[in-house]
Amino acid sequence: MGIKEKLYEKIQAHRPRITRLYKEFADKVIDDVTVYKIIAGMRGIKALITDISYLDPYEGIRFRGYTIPEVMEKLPKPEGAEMPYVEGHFYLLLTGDLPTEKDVEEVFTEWKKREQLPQYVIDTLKAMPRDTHPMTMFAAGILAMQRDSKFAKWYASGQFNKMDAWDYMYEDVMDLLPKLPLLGAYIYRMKYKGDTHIPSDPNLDFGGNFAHMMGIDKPYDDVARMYFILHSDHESGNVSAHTTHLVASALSDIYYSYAAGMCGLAGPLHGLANQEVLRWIQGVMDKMGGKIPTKEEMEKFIWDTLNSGQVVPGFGHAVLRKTDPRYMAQREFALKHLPDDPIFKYVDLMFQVVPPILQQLGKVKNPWPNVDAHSGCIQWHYGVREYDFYTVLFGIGRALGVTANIVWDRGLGYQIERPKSITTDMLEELAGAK
Ligand code: NMX
Ligand code: MLT
Repeated sequence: MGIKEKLYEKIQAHRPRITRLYKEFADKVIDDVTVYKIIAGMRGIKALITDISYLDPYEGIRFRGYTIPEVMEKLPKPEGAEMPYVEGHFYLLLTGDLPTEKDVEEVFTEWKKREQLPQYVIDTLKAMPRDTHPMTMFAAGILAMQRDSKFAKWYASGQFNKMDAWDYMYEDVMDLLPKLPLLGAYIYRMKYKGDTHIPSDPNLDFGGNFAHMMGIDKPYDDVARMYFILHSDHESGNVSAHTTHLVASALSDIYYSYAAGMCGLAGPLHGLANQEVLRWIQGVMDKMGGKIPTKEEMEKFIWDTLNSGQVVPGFGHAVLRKTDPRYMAQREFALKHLPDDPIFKYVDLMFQVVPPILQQLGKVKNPWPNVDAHSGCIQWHYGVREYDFYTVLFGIGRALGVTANIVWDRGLGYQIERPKSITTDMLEELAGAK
């Protein structure tokens, strides 16, 4: 059975579960909404549903029930590679099943057919000033492709019906995903490599082809596969996934929805934190004249940052209450491939020094490092030193999870998202603070 047939079968099997919950259990209370939760960005309210991944505060992410080490071990890998096919990971996220080699081959072939970047996207990018942030270029490139949305054309034709919406969303997703490595690599080489470009290789997989188009040798192909898989999904309450879901709930197509999600990812408290970590480390390196600081010197730099009112980038999390397993996966890779890298030594030192300091502050709920504390150091090691590009890498990976989510959103007919707001007067009244 092909991926689309399998997906349809799974959607059909799942629909009655949602219908039953909606009809028979609609009034069952699942969570409390406190004043804290309202003011603190709806923190922790159980108000979203997704089956693509689940984030346990102490264990970290599971993709379709599998931990990161399980995903890395169980998914098929290209010959000689340490990391799995991104194609296979998408198959897992979308269908919930581990792919066979044949399933991976199907996604590979389908994506190859659809990967070409339209000339008008390239023209759009070229028209932008070169000092535009790469995330702005990335979001603009995605949005430009909206003209080709099959979902939007189908809706405009007047033939829309809720039961078939997943099909057109799926087709858009399969058109969009393979273009992302080309878009990312194009932006990188246009901005930083004198507008010289390396054509896509029809024989290379998603991660391998990205490394090839970036112009970086092995093992960067494995770095790319690892990055895209690790960043793919983090359940659906984070800013990029939630934004994508929210915008799509208005029946906006994937181009509108995912571009909006990418604008959220570009915030420094979310995906931009990976560039901020490298910027912070570079600042310390300049002050240290390239030397590795002692523990005491590093502690002082951390306190200087906190005392100037800034957050320590790469540490803390809204849900996690332990070191992010995505951080640990990258640390394992770094210990194996780049143990003597000077930036890795900084990252390692921060791992020792930052958590006790954040604990001392008394207000930080999670003092441990998140994924962004490690991402930049591996990129830097393999030559991607233009750190304002790092969030684009996060964004390409994030596409895998958020697009799988949106296909399922349409498959299960989830409604337009529309929570209720109240005024401060009303909240004071409800809280008994008047
Ligand atoms: N450095 C300094 N202060 C922090 C940090 C940190 N790394 N993390 C949290 N705090 C502060 C936070 O600013 C807040 O202070 P205040 O009450 O004065 O506003 C207080 O601790 C309580 O915040 P929490 O409830 O622990 O964290 P919250 O859920 O609100 O925010 C983050 C989560 C991730 C936004 C926050 O930890 C942070 O700003 N971290 C640094 C930026 C970062 O690494 N972001 C990337 C997250 C992962 N991603 O890829 O998206
Ligand atoms: C993410 O991967 O989206 C971040 O860790 C942020 C989050 O989960 O809130």
